Amino acid sequence: MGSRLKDKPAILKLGGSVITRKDEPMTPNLQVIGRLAEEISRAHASSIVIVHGGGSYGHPIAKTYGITGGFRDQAQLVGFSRTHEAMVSLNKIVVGNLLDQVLPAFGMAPSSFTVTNEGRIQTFRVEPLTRAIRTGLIPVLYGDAVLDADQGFAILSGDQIAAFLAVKLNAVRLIMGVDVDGLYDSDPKTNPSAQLISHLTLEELQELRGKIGESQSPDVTGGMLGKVSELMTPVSRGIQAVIVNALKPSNIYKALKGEEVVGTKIEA
Ligand code: IP8
Repeated sequence: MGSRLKDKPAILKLGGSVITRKDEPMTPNLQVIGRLAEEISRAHASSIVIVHGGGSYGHPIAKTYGITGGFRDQAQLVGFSRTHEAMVSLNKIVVGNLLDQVLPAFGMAPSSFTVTNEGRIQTFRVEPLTRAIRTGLIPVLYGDAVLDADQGFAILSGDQIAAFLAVKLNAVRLIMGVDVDGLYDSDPKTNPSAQLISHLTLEELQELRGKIGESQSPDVTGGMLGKVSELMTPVSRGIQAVIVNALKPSNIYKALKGEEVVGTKIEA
């Protein structure tokens, strides 16, 4: 079974800092999740895969047990499983909200069909996913604690999954829903005159990558820097990527419709 689909799917990544309250452990942002589910329903996308991040569910636990660095001792195993279970709980909330909109959302655990090598996807058994899409379901995946061929286990970010699937499924576009308006020419948190970049080429993206700092929150997968790095491959393969603020109403709706939206559009 090939990975070609009749309708090119849109890949929608919902950031953990959008769907959870990042500073409060295991706290979902229910108001935002509900609104996003309604926007996704209203957009009537013919084919869509949703991937969400960890926010205050996966990241703090993964950090406490040092899951990203791989297996060192037995005591981490409970932490590995707890990280996964936290993500399963968050996934249930996201899927539940989509089901409330009568969308055929289907939660799928990446750790069940993916193995990484030093944190990078090595095996990704795509058939259950493509069959789900062909059947009319909306797969809802997430950044997960996964088994790793080299280091025992690792954290696989939702960004890496979304970028991988954008290429593998030849997506119509890759939408990254985040908690800021897009990419800026300098850090908007420290520089009040920072300008939003509305359009970027691949070369410009590469240049910008060198300037972006690591995230300050307990984000074990690299925050905005990790995101920008993951976008390089899909953009170089001709897939359009859009970074938009998913905390602002209607942005995800517009991005799914392919309409103009405030944010950063990146194209080769
Ligand atoms: O928030 C990582 O996914 P991300 C999720 O997309 C975990 O980086 C398990 C920490």
